[in-house]
Amino acid sequence: MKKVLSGIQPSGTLTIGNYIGAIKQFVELQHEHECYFMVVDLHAITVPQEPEKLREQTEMVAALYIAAGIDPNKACIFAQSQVPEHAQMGWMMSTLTYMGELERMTQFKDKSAGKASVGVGLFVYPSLQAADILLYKADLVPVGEDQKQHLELTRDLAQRFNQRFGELFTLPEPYIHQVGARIMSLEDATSKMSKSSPNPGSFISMLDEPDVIRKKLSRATTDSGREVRFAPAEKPEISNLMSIYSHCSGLSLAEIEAKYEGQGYGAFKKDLAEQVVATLEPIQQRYKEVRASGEIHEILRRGSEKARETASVTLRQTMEAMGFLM
Ligand code: ATP
Ligand code: LTN
Repeated sequence: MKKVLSGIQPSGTLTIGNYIGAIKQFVELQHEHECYFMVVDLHAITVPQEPEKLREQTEMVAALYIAAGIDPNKACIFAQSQVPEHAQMGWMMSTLTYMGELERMTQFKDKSAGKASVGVGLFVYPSLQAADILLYKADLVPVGEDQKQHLELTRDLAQRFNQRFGELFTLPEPYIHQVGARIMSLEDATSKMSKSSPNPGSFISMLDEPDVIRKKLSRATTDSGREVRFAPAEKPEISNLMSIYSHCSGLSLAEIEAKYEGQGYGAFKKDLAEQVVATLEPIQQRYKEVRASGEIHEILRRGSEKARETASVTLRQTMEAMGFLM
C-alpha cells in the first residue's frame, strides 16, 4: 500500500482553493492508501499568529478535514506540533539544505516581498516540509500547484541524504490535479486564492454563508467578452471560475462550455454560486456537528500517537546514519 501525506496550515479559514487543490484529493486517496493528514501548525507560525486564534484554527482545520469526508479511522489526522519528531527532523534537514535553494523558493519570495523584517522560520520552511514528508517515507503528496517547488526540494534532500549517509528515504511524488491545481483570487486572476489574504472578497471560505458565497461570486471579476470558454491565457478570470464549477458539479470543462454556449456570463455565474453552495453546505453542516461533538482533541491525540510510531523510527534511523550517539 502506498503512503500518502499532506498538510494544511491553520493560518485562516480554509478556502475553496484548499478544498479543490488539496482536501478533495485527500478524501479520494484515503480508501486505497495509508494516509497521514496533518494540520501544520509549526509552519503556520512562520508568519505571526495570535495564540488564541492559532489554537482555534488548528481545531478548525482538523474538523474541516473530517467534515469534508476524511474518516479518522481510515486516515491518521494529527497536529504537526504534537509529534515532536517533526521539529527534530526539521533541524536535520535544514543542515542538508543550501541557502541558494531556499532563496529560489517562490513562496518565500512572495511572502517576504516588501516586509521590513522576515523571520528565519519563513526561510527554512521548506526544510521542515521535507522533514514532514520524509519522516513517513511518503510515496505521494497531494498538493496544489504552488507546492511543486517544495516537493522538488524534498526529493533533492532525500537523494542528498541517501548518497551521503546510505539509502534510507523514498523519493516522494507530487500528486497534483490537472484542473483546479491553482485556484486564483476572485479579484485578481494573476494571484493565487489564499486564506491569509487580508481581502475577504478575494476568496470563498469553506465556512462562508450561502448568501456571502452568492455575493462574492456575483462580484468576482470577469474578463471582457461574454463567451464561457476555457482559455487560461486569454480568459484567466472566466477560466478560473470554470475550474471551480467543474470541481463542484463534476461536469467537464467541455460540458460546461456546451451548457452555456450563447448565454453569457450572467447565467453561468448564478449557477456557479448554486454549485458552490451545494458543495459547501453539507460540509458546513457536518462541521457544526463535529465541533459540537467535542471529539477533535481526542482524534488529534490518537492521530499523534499513531504518527509517532512511524516518525520516531525514521528519526532514529536518520540520526543513527548521521552519527549521533544512540
Ligand atoms: P496561506 O495563504 O496561509 O499561505 P494557503 O491558502 O495558500 O495558505 P496552504 O496551507 O499553504 O494554503 O496550503 C494547503 C494546501 O492547499 C496546499 O496543498 C496548497 O497547494 C493548496 N492550495 C492552497 N491554495 C490553493 C489554491 N488557490 N488553489 C489550489 N490549491 C491551493
Ligand atoms: N507547505 C505546505 C503545507 C505543508 C505540506 C507539508 C504539504 C507543510 N508540510 C507536507 C504537503 C506535505 C503548504 O501548503 N503551504
